[in-house]
Amino acid sequence: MLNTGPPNDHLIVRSSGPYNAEPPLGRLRASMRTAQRDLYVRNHGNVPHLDAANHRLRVVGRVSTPLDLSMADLRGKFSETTVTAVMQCAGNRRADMQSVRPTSGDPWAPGAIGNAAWTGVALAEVLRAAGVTNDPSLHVAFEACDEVDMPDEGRFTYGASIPVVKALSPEVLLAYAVNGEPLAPEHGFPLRVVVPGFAGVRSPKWLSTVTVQDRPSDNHMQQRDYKLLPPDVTAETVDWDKGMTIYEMPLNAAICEPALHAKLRAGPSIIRGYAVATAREVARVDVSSDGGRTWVQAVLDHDVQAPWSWTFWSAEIDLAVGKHELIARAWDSAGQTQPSLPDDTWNFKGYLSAAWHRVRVSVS
Ligand SMILES: Nc1nc2c(c(=O)[nH]1)N[C@H]1C(S)=C(S)[C@@H](COP(=O)(O)O)O[C@H]1N2
Ligand SMILES: [Mo]
Repeated sequence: MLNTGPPNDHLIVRSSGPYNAEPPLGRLRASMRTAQRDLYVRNHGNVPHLDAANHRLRVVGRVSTPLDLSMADLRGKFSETTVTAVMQCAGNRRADMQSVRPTSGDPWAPGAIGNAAWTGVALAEVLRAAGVTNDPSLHVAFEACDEVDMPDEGRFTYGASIPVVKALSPEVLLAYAVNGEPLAPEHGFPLRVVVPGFAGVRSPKWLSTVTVQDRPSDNHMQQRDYKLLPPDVTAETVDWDKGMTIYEMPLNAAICEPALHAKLRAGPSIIRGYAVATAREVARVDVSSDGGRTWVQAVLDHDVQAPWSWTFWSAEIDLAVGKHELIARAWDSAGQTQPSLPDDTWNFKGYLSAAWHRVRVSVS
């Protein structure tokens, strides 16, 4: 299998075959919109190098008029839309869970996330042009062009699905550009799905086919991966049909600065990070420098024009000489917050790691 990763050598490589990498957190926090070259890369197989001039998108299944579109058709026949949205892996922050007990998967720090302005056409408009059957129980399945090779599964083409109700929501895009640039090969050139608020796995890159169907995708990615399982289930005992399919991502927050094990000077220090909530808004972020005994409220920086964006936050904390555990936790507009420890939600796949983020620093 071809596993040529991009030359984004400022990214921290978590696996080289397939190529998976995330940006350093200080760099991630430097800009509300993540530059394409700073966006984490999560591949399951090869990076196809496709020719936009010959690329086709097929829309088939429970539609009255199947479509077979070129990239020029997509750009010419549908209205161009831009949505600023978070892309986040279901395994973001998995390293915290792995410090409790081993899990499968790459040891992501909190950098398997980014926030970018995606441009393309609304999937809803394309589905309507195809005459999608009006039935809210349907699913929209995506097929890509990359080949995944898994020990227990053999070779298959990447695919995933989302419920039709989400597929018809205006924020879901078939995107060909990010931050005004064409997608890079590793981010899905020439066409990818962007499902704001959902785990990245539901946003296939290198999209070739959209199928409206009466059940979720049969693909391995949908059926035997990316499901949330109870803490007592292991790789040996797993019954995938009993797992919860991961669609919407939970409330989460991370400290981006200072970095883990940073050496700081005594006195006021600025703590900075991001918070994300999908169904609701981030309403508050608390920061502690004493392991959670006392807290201060961070100042929030919302992008009011962009409801699918993340929220940046910062807090000034006075640090005395010694060792400190900095903690951040977010609250949403329903008054829900994050679990305090990764132990609370540990699962053998290491998904949805969203405990209070803890960063140890020393102050002199
Ligand atoms: N075709 C295809 N699409 C894919 C994947 C993949 O391996 N192949 N990985 C998915 C996962 S798990 C994530 S988190 C996002 C990551 O998107 P990015 O690499 O552009 O950041 O892409 C998703 N789409
Ligand atoms: Mo992912």
